Amino acid sequence: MIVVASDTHLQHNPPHEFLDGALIPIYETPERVAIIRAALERAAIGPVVEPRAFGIEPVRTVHDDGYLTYLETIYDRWVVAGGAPEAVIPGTLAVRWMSRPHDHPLAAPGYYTFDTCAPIVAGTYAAARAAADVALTGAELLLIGSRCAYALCRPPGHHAGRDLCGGYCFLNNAAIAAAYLVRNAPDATCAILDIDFHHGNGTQQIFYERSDVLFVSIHAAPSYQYPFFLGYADERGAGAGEGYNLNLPLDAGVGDREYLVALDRALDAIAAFAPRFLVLSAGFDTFEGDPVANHGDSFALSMAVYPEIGRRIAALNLPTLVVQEGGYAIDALGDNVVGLLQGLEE
Ligand code: SP5
Ligand code: ZN
Repeated sequence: MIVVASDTHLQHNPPHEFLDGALIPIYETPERVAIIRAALERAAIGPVVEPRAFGIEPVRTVHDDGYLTYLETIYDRWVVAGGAPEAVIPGTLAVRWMSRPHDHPLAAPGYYTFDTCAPIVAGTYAAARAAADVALTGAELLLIGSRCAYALCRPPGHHAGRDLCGGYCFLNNAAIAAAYLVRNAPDATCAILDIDFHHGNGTQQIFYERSDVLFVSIHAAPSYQYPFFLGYADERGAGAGEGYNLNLPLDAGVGDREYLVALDRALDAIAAFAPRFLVLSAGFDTFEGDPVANHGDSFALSMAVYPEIGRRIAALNLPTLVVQEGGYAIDALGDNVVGLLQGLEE
């Protein structure tokens, strides 16, 4: 299986995030990629290729221009205006009854950010653009006939909406790849299956009113887990997209067996849609005891389930782009990624 990866992610290395009221070392680290790459090498999964530079156009089909300019320029403007040089984290959020756009460097972060877990440093935009190029290069491989490719994206993307960052995500790599696939193959459709522990709120928002991209997500129910405000089963799409969004929220503590039941439901919906392509938003924070899930709220998936998830997805027999999302249980992350990819290839 071809792996697409870039070292540019190293430029995104914020020291901390502000999580549940505490400034803590960030869970989403460059080490995650190093660990995955070492495991891929041990398992002889490859070749590993560099991304091609696609330019801004395919990113603009998904994200708002003002937001892209914000991401590119905010770090320097923030520091000049007196913001902490460690990272851009909003202090005032544009919410409901006070949500006017604002360009002041200390205010714009509150307009373009929905939580305090997407810190921006000097290299964040370059890293996010490289991650989008990694996903787009994987998409291009499918367009020229590859059955499966793995885009080792960092920073991850599925929480990023059209004009909002959050949850370690800035550009929605999976959404950018899916939009590219449907634009560049005649009359093509694409399903996005999101198996990260957290709901892919950004991806849902981006495609909510579209019928050419089906979004299906299996995740911790928002009644008890981040991102809390989206991801409920009654969100089924709107307008032309009505019926093209499927959320499968799960209880805390689910094990392999219950998870695979939900996966089969997701795969049935995708098979009924019969898309030309599948994009898999692959998070591994479903693993038992992942540190980003609250204590007691995590799923209880074992390492053995990831190859089985891969085998069941492969049975759809669709050209599949695997896009790396979350996964923070560092000791198991590499093996879990390898397991999924090996299952997909069987
Ligand atoms: C891509 C991705 O997986 N983003 C996840 C961002 C989640 N951030 C907030 C999670 C809140 C959970 N509570 C933390 C408890 C610490 N043990
Ligand atoms: Zn996650």
